[in-house]
Amino acid sequence: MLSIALAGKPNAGKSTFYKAATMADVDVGNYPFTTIDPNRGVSQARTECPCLDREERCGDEHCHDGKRYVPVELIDVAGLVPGAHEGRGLGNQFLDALTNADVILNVVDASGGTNAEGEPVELGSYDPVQDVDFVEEEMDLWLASIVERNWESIGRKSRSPEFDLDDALVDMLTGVGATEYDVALVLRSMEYPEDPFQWTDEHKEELARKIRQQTKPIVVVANKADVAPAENLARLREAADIVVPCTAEGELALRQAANAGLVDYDPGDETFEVTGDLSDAQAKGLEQVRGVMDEFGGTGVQTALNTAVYDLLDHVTAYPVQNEGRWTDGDGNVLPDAFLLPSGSTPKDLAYAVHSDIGDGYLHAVDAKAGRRVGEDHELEEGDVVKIVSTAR
Ligand SMILES: Nc1nc2c(ncn2[C@@H]2O[C@H](COP(=O)(O)OP(=O)(O)O)[C@@H](O)[C@H]2O)c(=O)[nH]1
Ligand SMILES: [Mg+2]
Repeated sequence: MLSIALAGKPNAGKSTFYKAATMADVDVGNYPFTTIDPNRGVSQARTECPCLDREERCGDEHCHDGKRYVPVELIDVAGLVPGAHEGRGLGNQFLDALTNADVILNVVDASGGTNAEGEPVELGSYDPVQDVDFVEEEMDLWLASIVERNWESIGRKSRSPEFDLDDALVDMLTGVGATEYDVALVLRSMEYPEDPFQWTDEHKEELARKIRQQTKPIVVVANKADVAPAENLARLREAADIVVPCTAEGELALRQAANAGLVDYDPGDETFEVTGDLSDAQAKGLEQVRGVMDEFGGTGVQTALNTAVYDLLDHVTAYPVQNEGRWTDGDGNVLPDAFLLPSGSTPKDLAYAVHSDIGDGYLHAVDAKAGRRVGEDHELEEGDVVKIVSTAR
């Protein structure tokens, strides 16, 4: 499963975001594995279900009237403070938790109401742009320290006649979640000496920074948008490539109200409808949330998750089925599974995602939307429904 980590200083709203994003709506929920541990849970990317092309909605538990929710892992890690890479705060614990993350949501307090350490200050008095920079810096320095720690051993190995620097770097960096491809790509963009003893600190820092950029892309979540000065949002947008205004607290209130049957709201909707009896206080609170949603096209929680999965990681959703006419599995369930795969993936990659035996026994695949066989190099597109023919069952 794709893994998304929430990073940021204390009090930025990470836990609120986490709580909201992992709280499955009763209509959508029923995950057998809602919480793996208190800080590691299941959230969802939202997409359009292929059943929208058919007369009837599929009725899958992850599909709500054509809004399809695809599970992703979400990790809420301890707050990060400047100096974390040297072990300040819960620094190393935090950074090690990022090793397996595919993408980072950097939750920033856009209201400017908390300082660098996350302590409350007068609203608007702290510049949130600093929080964009420091999270990147801490991650870069953390990776640089890992490179430094391993350098001696790489130096020792370099005396062996079989030594290959690129291979040694692959070995080291796959340990922090990089793939061979990531390392190759980064090394191609660098100029560096073959002899590890000739590497300067600048070489190592460049390697660390580029590996981080390649393996841990970041979405800046401008949280507390409900109370953030417009100027802060504008400045954040200038400082970072991808910024999603957000109210985690608003999303949490909405999901709780939806679970209580008070509002009609699916995560990622642009607005909501009141369906129950609200107290005056509830009505006032939710109308404030509506104001923020009107301004930003929703609360931003689902947008942040979707931006990470579909834009930054550039994934597509594919639906394996056994019956290409009915789009069902062996038990007659319609569109029972959805897989997120990197764009450019083929039906064979999907087969492997389903099960390694299915992948090993792969014969061919049928595009169930078009009703025809597809070739080896067919690239899956968002919403593809695929029957895999394999010698394995
Ligand atoms: N105004 C506002 N406050 C928020 C929002 N999200 C979180 N908070 C508040 O910010 C404080 C810190 O939130 P928390 O989730 O514990 O932050 P964490 O330390 O990053 O996990 C709490 O008082 C939250 O209620 C939001 O969207 N708007
Ligand atoms: Mg927290």
